[in-house]
Amino acid sequence: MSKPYTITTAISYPNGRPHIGHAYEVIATDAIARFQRMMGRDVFFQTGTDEHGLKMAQTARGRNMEPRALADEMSGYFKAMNDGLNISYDRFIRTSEPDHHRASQAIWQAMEANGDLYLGRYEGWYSVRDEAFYDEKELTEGEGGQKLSPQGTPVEWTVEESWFFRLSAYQQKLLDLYASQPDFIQPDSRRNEIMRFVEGGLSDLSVSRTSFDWGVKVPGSDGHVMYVWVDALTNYITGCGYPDDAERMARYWSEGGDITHIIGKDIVRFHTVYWPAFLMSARLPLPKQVFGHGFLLNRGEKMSKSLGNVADPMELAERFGVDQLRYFLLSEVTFGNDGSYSAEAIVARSNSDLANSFGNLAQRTLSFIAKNLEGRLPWGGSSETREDIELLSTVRREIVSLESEFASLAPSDGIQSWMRAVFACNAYIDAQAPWSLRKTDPARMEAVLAVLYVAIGELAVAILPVIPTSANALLDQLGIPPNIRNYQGLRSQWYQALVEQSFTLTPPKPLFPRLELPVEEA
Ligand code: ME8
Repeated sequence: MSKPYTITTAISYPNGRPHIGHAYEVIATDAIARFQRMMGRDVFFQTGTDEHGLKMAQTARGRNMEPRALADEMSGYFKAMNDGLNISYDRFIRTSEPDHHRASQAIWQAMEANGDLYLGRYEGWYSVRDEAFYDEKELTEGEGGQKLSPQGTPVEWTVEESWFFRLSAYQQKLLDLYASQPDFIQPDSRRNEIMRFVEGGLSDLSVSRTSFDWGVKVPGSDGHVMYVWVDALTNYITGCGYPDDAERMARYWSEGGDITHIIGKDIVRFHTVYWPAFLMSARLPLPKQVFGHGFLLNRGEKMSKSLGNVADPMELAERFGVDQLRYFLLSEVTFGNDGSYSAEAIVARSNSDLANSFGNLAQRTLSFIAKNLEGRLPWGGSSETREDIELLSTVRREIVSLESEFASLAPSDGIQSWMRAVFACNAYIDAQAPWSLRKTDPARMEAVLAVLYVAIGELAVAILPVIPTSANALLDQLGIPPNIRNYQGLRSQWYQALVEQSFTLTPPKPLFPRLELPVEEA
């Protein structure tokens, strides 16, 4: 059995419809999950919706509906977005599901058994939008004296009886964790920020609420529901079988396991301070890495409902294509940094890389073979030149780079490596000019076409995690069987096997149409 790999996105608040930031996170995580599967790993990939808490309860009240009905409606949009964007999740979890309630109560009881929970009275600042407590010293003042959180959201003074988690007892243990596992928080800038925060001292955390009841019930404490982040973070182990399925836990959530959380930069504190402290308290294994990606901005501006610039990812996907959107988001934005998107940028990127460079390379080569060799595969054995060997070794070298870049969560670098290989193929086809060899040296023409066929097949396999539908369609045209569409398969003698089976190529259909912007947007 191959080594397990667990990867998760944050679970989204379904208090509204998904936006492009949500799409970005699931697309990036999906590409990494697909990549790891193609490396032969036993992957568990989970995403879903975070349905409890005051924000959901208030939004539902504002719409005159029950929180559960709001969650049902909106969670459906998140699931539909995942399916529409071709996200290969293994589980779409909803925190309102019974097994998740059971897991949350079990981790609570484990923390309680460890002496880390006590009943007290909370008095302090709370932001409903962030579902977060803040210290006075973190706040700023906005218009009309309104106190604001570091995220710029309004906070309100809250007083209620509450259970507390002894977070203060974990300061040193957390600092030891960051020191012994330097990659635990990535990228490094976020790690530094969290280390400063923990070094500044940790207060105990209020972990239950009594002013509303939309949440997981605190075991043995009537009237208390868990603070939404306690149950939200627990979703990761619910999906791994906690607390009932020990076999599944051993597979996907074990000591030293390869467990990665992909989340946005605004919630790194919850994942790298609270979550490992809860897990340590419950004597459960820790994740290996938390990666805080950047934010996606609309033409450089923060998206907000009041600015009216919140893009619907499904609308963009319908307009430009799912793979085009996936490719754009992963290539344009360095993973970890903020990035900007606009219709022009999607069109420009898709046209230059997918339509003009890769699509055109495949289209030119395959239609030439279909036409001039009647679909018979070119015979490559006649004369291998230095240029042929060089091209294939460039392609393979760049694919090996792509592999290590995807493995270290740098998909935009991986795509750049891939594009360098595509450029090398285009330079090769121009220099070798197979169309002018047709009359003068047909054997050499075939050798050139065979080299290109191999290169295109390998490039199509390599880019599968990013543009699965189009790359698979191309691989179907090329006759490359599904069982070798992975990084190991690239190293097999697949071309030889296709020639021996007398595979015939039918005239190809273009895979990446040139996109255009309506006049008013251009
Ligand atoms: O934070 N660009 O849910 P959420 C990129 N329920 N990513 C963005 C973004 C943007 N403009 N806006 C949001 C929550 N995100 C909690 C998580 S996990 C146990 C609980 C990211 O719906 C955000 O950083 O507000 C987060 O990772 C995810 O979208 C869900 O955000």
